[in-house]
Amino acid sequence: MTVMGVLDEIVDTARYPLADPEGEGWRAAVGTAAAELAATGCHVLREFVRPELVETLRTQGAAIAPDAYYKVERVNAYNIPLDSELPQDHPGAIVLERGNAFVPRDLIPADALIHRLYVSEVFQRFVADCFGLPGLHEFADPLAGLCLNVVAPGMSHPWHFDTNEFTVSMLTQPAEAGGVFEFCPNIRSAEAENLDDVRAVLTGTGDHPVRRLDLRPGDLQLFQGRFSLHRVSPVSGAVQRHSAIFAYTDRPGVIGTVERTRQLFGRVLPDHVAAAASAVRGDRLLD
Ligand SMILES: O=C(O)CCC(=O)C(=O)O
Ligand SMILES: [Fe+2]
Repeated sequence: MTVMGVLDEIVDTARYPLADPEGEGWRAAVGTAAAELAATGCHVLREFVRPELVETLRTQGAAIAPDAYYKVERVNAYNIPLDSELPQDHPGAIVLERGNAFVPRDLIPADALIHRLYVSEVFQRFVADCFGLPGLHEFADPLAGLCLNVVAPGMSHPWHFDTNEFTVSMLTQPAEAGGVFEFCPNIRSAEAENLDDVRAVLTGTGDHPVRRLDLRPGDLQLFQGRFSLHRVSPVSGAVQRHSAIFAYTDRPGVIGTVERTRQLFGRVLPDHVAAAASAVRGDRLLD
């Protein structure tokens, strides 16, 4: 099968003309995405996955969700150490509970829809175009490259800024209630932290605008989370919320640190240890 054939099976290419890179339909879809990203840092491509595959998308996620690494972590919105020296009223001093759990890439079957999308070169090119990037690369990390983000009832993925510039994700199973993706477009910028606004959102005070996305399984979400504070609100009801996180980088060979990897997944692989060693030594030569 051709590379495009694989994508065409999964994506509604009548609605999203990925069959014709740089064609008129492709450029229109990219133009819409780029304009909305520039304005709000977020763009949703509704029903990106063919509606007849949405139940498969859901069951494939539900099948691997029990393999997620569960550990409630105490964090802050900036993902900096909790013992960082900060003024008492700094929003980074507010401690939140991160109750979401990740199924890492090495436990996601290669033939799962989310994995087939993640590695598709046409998909990657389309996403890069939407973000205005010359190209992108799979995160070289064998665990964090592709994850299923599991938020169980009673848990949330609390308010935070991302450390990466851009995120690609897809809801695969909605919660019965709650579990809403909420974000504050451009609440900070490269020039200004706007701590008062951030604190107001974290404490639920003030009236800083918060947008809520009504996501459906199979919708593709493009998001720039460096400047837009965001969260998945607490999940209630009996059903877990699942979303696939497609992690890409703008340069090749990027891999997570040993410390962060152990925190997120409860284990590290030889690749993480080797990357740490070569970072220290400054070369990638064999011992
Ligand atoms: O699961 C989601 O929809 C949001 C995930 C997220 O914000 C993140 O992984 O940084
Ligand atoms: Fe995030």
